Amino acid sequence: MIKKLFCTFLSILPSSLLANEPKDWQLGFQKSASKSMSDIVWFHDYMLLPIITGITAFVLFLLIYTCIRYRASKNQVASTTSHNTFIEVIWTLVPCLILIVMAVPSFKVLYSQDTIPKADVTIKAIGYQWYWGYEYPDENIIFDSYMIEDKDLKENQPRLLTVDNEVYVPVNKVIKVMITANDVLHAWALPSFGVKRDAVPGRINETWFKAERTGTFYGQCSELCGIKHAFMPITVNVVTEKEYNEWLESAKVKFAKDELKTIKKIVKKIN
Ligand SMILES: [Cu+2]
Repeated sequence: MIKKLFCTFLSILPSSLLANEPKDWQLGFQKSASKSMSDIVWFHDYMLLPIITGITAFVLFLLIYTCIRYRASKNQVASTTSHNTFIEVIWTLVPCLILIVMAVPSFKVLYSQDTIPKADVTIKAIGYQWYWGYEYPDENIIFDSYMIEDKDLKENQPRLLTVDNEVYVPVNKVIKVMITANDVLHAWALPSFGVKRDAVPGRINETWFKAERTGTFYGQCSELCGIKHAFMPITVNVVTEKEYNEWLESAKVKFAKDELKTIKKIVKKIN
């Protein structure tokens, strides 16, 4: 039985690690698609996890050692020691050192996420109860992105993650995302890009990512925002420059801003 479970676990593991979306029984992060996420994964796998494992093993060892060594039958006269300067210095200093060792790479990752390089494409994501709205301010594109209901899903479309209008971005370009909300707090999160920012009404938060490979990437609203919080997914298609330009052409027609339409109407009237 245990062997069977272990085999199932192993067979699930590689597929979940390669996915751009969450998988059943997933362990660990989704496969990274940006430098930012690769840094986060490195920090977790090679820094946090070893430290956590070390501390847990050490504390467990101390507990077991104390239970055996100082059990009532072997240690009938209890020690009255209450202070030991050397030990107190050690157990203050060692945790401080561990925190400093952890803080350095952590701040480095945070800083790189916060410093937005010159953007090639800017997107505005607006959280609504309960869907996302997107704007491409430089392209005069505006559209809403609703989740596809279970009954309307096509083959290979993941449940609760597929939307009607996806975001398109070019690969290997700096994408700046401006995030805000219209009603309550939401959060725009895309695990493969290492992006998660709160969408706050009346305030614009900024973040960025540079997708390193093409594909469809899925994320979800990550701030409890009401009854349909689980039903406002985020779908980003990372495509080649050429495909992106083709999409832009069609999107400019399909999702042209209403203001633009009115301006055109006025211009027509004047002419
Ligand atoms: Cu939300």
